[in-house]
Amino acid sequence: MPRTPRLGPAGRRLLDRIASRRARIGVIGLGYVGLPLAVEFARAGFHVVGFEIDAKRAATLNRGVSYIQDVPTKEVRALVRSGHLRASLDFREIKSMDVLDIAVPTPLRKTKDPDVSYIVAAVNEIVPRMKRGQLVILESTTYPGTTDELLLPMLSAGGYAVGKDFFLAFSPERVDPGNIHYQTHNIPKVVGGVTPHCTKAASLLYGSVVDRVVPVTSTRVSEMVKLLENTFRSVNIGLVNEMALLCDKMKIDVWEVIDAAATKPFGFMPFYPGPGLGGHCIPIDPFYLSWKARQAGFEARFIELAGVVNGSMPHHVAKRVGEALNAARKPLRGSKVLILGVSYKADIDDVRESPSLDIMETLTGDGVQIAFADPHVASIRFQGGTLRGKKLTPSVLRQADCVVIATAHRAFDYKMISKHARLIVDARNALKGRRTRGVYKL
Ligand code: SAJ
Repeated sequence: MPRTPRLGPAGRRLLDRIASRRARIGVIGLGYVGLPLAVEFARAGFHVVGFEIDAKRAATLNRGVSYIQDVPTKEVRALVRSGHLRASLDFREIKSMDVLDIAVPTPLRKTKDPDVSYIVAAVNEIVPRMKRGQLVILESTTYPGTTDELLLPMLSAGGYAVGKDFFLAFSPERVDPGNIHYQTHNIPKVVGGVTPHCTKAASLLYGSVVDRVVPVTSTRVSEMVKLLENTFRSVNIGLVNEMALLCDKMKIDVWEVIDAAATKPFGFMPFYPGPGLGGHCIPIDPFYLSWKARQAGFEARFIELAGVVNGSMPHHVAKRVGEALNAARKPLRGSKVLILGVSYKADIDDVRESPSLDIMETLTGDGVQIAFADPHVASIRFQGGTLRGKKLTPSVLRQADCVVIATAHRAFDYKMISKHARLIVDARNALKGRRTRGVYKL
């Protein structure tokens, strides 16, 4: 086992500045991952600069206002006022940072290949402004090998040696939007560096803001941890969606089956059928892994199959609406359908990749007059225009020929929905134990 070389002066200075909270931290990308992280570092006493390309977002933050639902404005205001947190559009400030934490989007291209262009753009801002002793950490979810194969060569190009002149690690984000129990500070943080000193520096940094750091032996392990976590969810959601389709054929109530199976005190974890897979992570991250697997000549069949099953659910819900209207002797074309919940999951305002939008597109294509109501979303971009949500009232419910419960927000009045909706397609079993007449489940 090769001996770890001694930590040089640049490394010792970095560790000292982190330990004393004098380290200046730059967070590149102030989205649903970057902003909570920046707030945690600032709350721990570091001076944090959030680097943004969105001037509106930067200005909002610098006014002391949060634009991320899980980050309270009062917290942002206090940290901005104390000078511990500010946003900047000027990437030249990178040269005065000790730590750079990259939390930019990693979407899929239309071809379902990874799009790491945001990561490359962030690293291109760092490279010309690097100074000895900086720690660079990538948090964006990506394929195993990104840190070693993409970032390391770019950051080493100027002659700096990793683990001596600069430090490089990967640490997956584990934000669960809307989760009131688990926030950044109490979610264990996995950290994997290019060298042991890199792991040590990143672990010391995160150790100052999270309750538990989980160091692993490489950046690849760290990258793969995140993809296993999210592929686990995607595949299990795909399994339970297939069970829903199967139980429908066999006239078995899949929701009752899952609730009873969930009484098993070990070896089982309930997942629930739904209208499809939304969000900017679970529908996307597993395809980062299957893409990389293909490069290694391996076909990750579970991932692909889960994608097919989960991707078919919005169409299944639209079909259900047709069946419900048909039973009431109403054609789809010209019928009024009200979608309840357009965000991708309950009690949040994020509509990215939301299956509700797929359901609305499919039904509109069938000639349905579509409308929606969502207490967290006022309007959406739809069919090239803006569609404003309706206020949910008894008359709005009665005007609809069919109501679809697509996202089971806690804020919905299910008693009122049961009472006034003529027909209901309940894609979330939200009416469990209430009305059954005129209610169609998945
Ligand atoms: N869904 C189901 N059935 C289920 C669970 C979820 O249909 O049993 C659907 C949801 O409605 C949603 C999608 O799947 O459309 C994703 O749900 P999610 O609960 O995974 O929500 P995300 O994507 O906001 O959060 C996830 C994290 N969630 C949890 O750990 C519970 C986690 O997987 C990741 O840390 C995070 O995304 C991320 O950023 O990667």
